[in-house]
Order: sequence, then C-alpha cells, then structure tokens
Amino acid sequence: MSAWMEQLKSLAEKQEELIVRPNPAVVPGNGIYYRHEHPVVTADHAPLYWRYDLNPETNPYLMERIGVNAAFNAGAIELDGKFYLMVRVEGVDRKSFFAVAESDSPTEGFRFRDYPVLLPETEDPDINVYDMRLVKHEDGYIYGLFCSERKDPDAPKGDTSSAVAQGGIVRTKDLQTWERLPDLKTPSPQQRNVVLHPEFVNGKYAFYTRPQDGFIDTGAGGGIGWGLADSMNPAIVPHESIVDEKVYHTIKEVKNGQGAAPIKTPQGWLHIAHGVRNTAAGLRYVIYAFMTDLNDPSKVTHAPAGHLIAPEGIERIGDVSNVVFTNGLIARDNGDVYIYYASSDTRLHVASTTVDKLVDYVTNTPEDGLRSRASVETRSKLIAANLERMQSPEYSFLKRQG
Ligand code: M1P
Repeated sequence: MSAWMEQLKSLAEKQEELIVRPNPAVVPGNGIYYRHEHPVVTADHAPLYWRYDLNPETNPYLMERIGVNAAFNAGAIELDGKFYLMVRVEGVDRKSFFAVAESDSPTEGFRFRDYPVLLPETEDPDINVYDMRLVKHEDGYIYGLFCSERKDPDAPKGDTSSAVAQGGIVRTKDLQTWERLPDLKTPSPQQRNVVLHPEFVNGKYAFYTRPQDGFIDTGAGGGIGWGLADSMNPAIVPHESIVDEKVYHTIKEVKNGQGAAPIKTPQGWLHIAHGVRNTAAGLRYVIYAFMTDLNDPSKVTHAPAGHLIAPEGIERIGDVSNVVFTNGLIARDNGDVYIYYASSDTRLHVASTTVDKLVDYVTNTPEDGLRSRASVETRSKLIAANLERMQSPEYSFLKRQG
C-alpha cells in the first residue's frame, strides 16, 4: 500500500473509532437527566469523502480540500425505530447547511448520509440556513422549520454583518425529498427559533415564534411568541402574542427561544427552550423548561426557576463560547426522552431522561421569586424540612456543615 493510501487508511480508522465508540450515561447525574460521556456528532464525524479529494493524482498531499468547521444545533426525529438528526453543519467557509445523520441508537453511532441536504430555495435565495426543528404534524407531513438568513438590504454602507432572519419552511414525508414552502409571514420584521406545534389548534396551524427587531438584538421584541395560521402554504400569522417573555435578571433576560416542538403529557405541554443573559464576557446561553396548558398551549402553567442545562467543562469552549442550545429532542412511546443540545456552536451532545422526570421537574421545582431575598426564603424552606428529616438515623451519613 502506498504511503498516501496508508495515510487515508489511518484517517478512516480514526474516524470509525470515533463513530462506533460507546457513549454511556455519566452517573449519578442530577436526578433530572444524564449527560452522556461524548458528543454524539462533531465536525470529525463528517465523511472523509465530503472533505478530501480521494484521487492521489489530483490530491498528492492528501489535503483536506473542503473542511468542515462544526456540527451542532440539530433537529431530531424517530421514524420506524431509527433515530435521525438534522445536523447544522458549518463548512470552513462559514456557510451552514443541513445534513441527516442516522443511527439505531439515540445516543451513539450516528453516521451522515452520503450527501448533505440540497435545500430548495425560494425566489429570494437564503444566504445561510440553520437550526432546523423537525416536527411530525398531525396533517401527515414532517415539517422542517429553520432560520433563513439574508443580507440586510437596509444595512449602512460598509456594514457587512447585518442580516435579516426569517422562518424558512420545508416539508417531507421521508426525509429524502423536500418541498420548500414560502417563509413564514408574521407582524415582526425578523424571526428566529420558529417551531410548529404538532397539533392543530382551533383547526389552525400553530407556531411558536421569536419576534425580534434586529438580527442579534431582539429590541422591543423577544420572548417566545405564539400565532395561528390558516395554512402552511403560505403560512401567515396575522397576530403574535407572547407565551414566555424575557424577564429582567433571569436566565432569559436578553432573549429566549422555543427548542424542539413541545412534548404532549397528561399534565400539559412540556417545553424545552433556550434562555440568554448578559455577562461581562458576553452572552451566556442555557437551556430551561416550562409547561403550558394542554388545551391552550399558549398559556404557561409551570415555570421552574433557572436553567435545566448550562454549559459545563469542555461545553463552555468553542466558536461561540458559553453556549448550550437545543432545537431537537426525541420523546419515545416508552417515555424515554433524548434532548440533543449543542455546546458553544461547535459540537452536539445528548442528555437522556424520561417524560415522568421532566414533568416532576417542571411541576415541583420552585418558580423564580425574582429577588435575592425571595430565592433565600425558598431555599430556606427546603433546608428547614431537610434538617428536620436528617435527624432520623437513616440519614446519619449526611453531615451537617453548620
Ligand atoms: O450563537 C449562539 C446561538 O445564537 C443564535 O441564537 P438566538 O436565536 O437566541 O439569537 C442562533 O444563531 C443559534 O444558532 C446559535 O447557537
């Protein structure tokens, strides 16, 4: 075998090791969910034949010709017992695109299909597309709601960053053939984090939105919005209301956004979302949960204080550090839930839990008292009850520290 071929073989072996390595839950966890030991998808999972020219004559140095920078924010769906991730892949050219990775397991073994998704365009082509939510709607289609970004035509001369974000929509029945529908129309000038509710509401399509005035800044907009549309083609939401607003001095003081479509439970719709706050080091993104009314998904019934998942360890570091973001989850018929979350816009992880645990979490975690004093009062109630209980000999291994 030539040295060139040896080199290719060693790249292939290294990648195969990465793909097949077991990904156990990290125990004991926090009782709410388990993180898993390794990311489920990374840039290094991208097939070698997406990145290298495999002809030794045209690529004598076996150079990576078209590199992949990151693989993160993935939509997720289970179909016929197989697990699919609609991964946001970012090339080294900074363009994001979608690619389906699939596995027989929800936590490991994900392999990309041979080709990324060649997303149909509208008459006004997207410059960048990302963060697709996959939603199995009761109308029989699987919808892909994603952010479509185009250069802001009103940006001042010399401003080559400002963009306009809109809710792009595709639909499919098989994750192979995609029909592009017109972008969602709402009263807001910009939209990101648009998600379709999986059921009709009053006979209409229901959308979670994120109205925002600017591209990064939500301005006077923000919050997780809600609106109804008569049709998906075109989808027009004439009126938006706010389901879950951004709130001063909380984990969602700057902005927030619905993650995947909510999970239907007997107690209500269970939502996993992201919240953003300001720090001296820039924005900090965490994941939080809340529940809305079964008969009125726009009405919040339970809102635990604080985050469900915050960046930890290596998750804190990446292209956009101190970020965890989710737009995909799989809730299985047996009650298991897999939350796919990305860290620092670089790699994709999974946290596993169950519907029962998440319902317990959202319904029994105290709400935010919105003041330091209120937080101490809430915590003190827990401490008092625990100290009482710890007097029983059963708890003698737990030492009081005071
Ligand atoms: O860089 C962090 C995240 O920033 C955006 O989130 P939001 O919609 O809340 O502004 C998105 O671009 C998201 O993809 C990214 O992970």
